[in-house]
Amino acid sequence: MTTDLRAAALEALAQQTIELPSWAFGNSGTRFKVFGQPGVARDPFEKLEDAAQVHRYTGVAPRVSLHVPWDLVDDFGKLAAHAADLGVSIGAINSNLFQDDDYRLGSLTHADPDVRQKAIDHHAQCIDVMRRTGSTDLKIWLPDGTNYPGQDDLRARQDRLADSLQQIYAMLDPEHRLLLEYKFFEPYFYAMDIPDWGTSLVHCLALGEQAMVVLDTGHHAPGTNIEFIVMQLLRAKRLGAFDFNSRNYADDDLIVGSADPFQLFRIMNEIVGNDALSPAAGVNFMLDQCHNIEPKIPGQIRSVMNVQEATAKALLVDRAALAAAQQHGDVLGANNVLMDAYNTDVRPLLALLREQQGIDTDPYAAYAASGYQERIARERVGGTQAGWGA
Ligand code: LRH
Ligand code: MN
Repeated sequence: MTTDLRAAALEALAQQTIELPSWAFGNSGTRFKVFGQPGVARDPFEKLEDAAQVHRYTGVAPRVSLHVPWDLVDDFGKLAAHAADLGVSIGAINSNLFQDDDYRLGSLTHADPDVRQKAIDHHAQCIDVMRRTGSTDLKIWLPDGTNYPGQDDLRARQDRLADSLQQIYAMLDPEHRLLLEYKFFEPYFYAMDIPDWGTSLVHCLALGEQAMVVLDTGHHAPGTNIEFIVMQLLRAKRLGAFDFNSRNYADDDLIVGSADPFQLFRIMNEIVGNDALSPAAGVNFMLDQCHNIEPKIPGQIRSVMNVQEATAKALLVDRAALAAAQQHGDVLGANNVLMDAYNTDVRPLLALLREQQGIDTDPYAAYAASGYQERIARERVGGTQAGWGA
């Protein structure tokens, strides 16, 4: 690891930011059980306070994405001011089309124009929240789909979807982006209407320059080479954001890098190799996770550290040696260059980064020693804990 590579890595890591999901600070679970935990946030203000702890100890998590209506408040200006007081800002605004009876057979794809209009109007509300909070990213995960062949006309649903998205796109301000997220199954089990990156890309290209694809690392069929998709979306200049998490089986929403740290490294290797890490490249690195059984704030701190570690390893790839080996068809030589970086212990480098940032070299231990977890467990009594199905 040359000193130049180290210096360049430190510089790039100092600019990296990771966006936290407000819903990670609420309770979550499965269809079997949503577990409560002592001190869990009870409203968006407390979620921001918890997220600010993650930024305080990691130094690289200055934004929090919100979910509407889960994070609805009377005064979004007040919420944005609260965020600013805490040293964070509001990131992407996520719409919610997956908890309304009217959307049983679809929302933006529904055969009934009134149902589609309701779903479009929901996005007008989300865009209004963006204007009130200074957010510039509207994130749409389309939960629409069908369960049985023949249940509906797949082509007709796509045409209705395209029209609905066009109407939402037309409401955006010039500085706004529409981030379109795909998912290969769930909550429908025959055909999702945006099941893969290609379908999301087709719709984004039809909409315009402000429409970008969101890649959620838990939304692919087992065995999918996700870093290839990353490369292709970067080639198309349409990778707008990641929803980072990890999975063993389905959309498990586990801590990013916990199930497959090598996959996260390979993804970040494509990001670094395609010059897409810097903020100017416009890729929003977001987490989308649920801490069903583990404490939320430490879970988010560990997640941010995992992304930093994968990024640091990718930044330590000797790109010149890699290109030379690839040019010469040196199969194992090229793979060795990558594995050398992956097998490098980057924790000392990240400790140095944190010293330079003026924060504790071990964010996880520093938070544990802060007493914040015990304080919120003591103080947050009464009221209703936030979360899925709350
Ligand atoms: C859907 C999804 C989407 C969010 C939700 C919380 O599975 O990934 O990004 O709206 O999780
Ligand atoms: Mn997601």
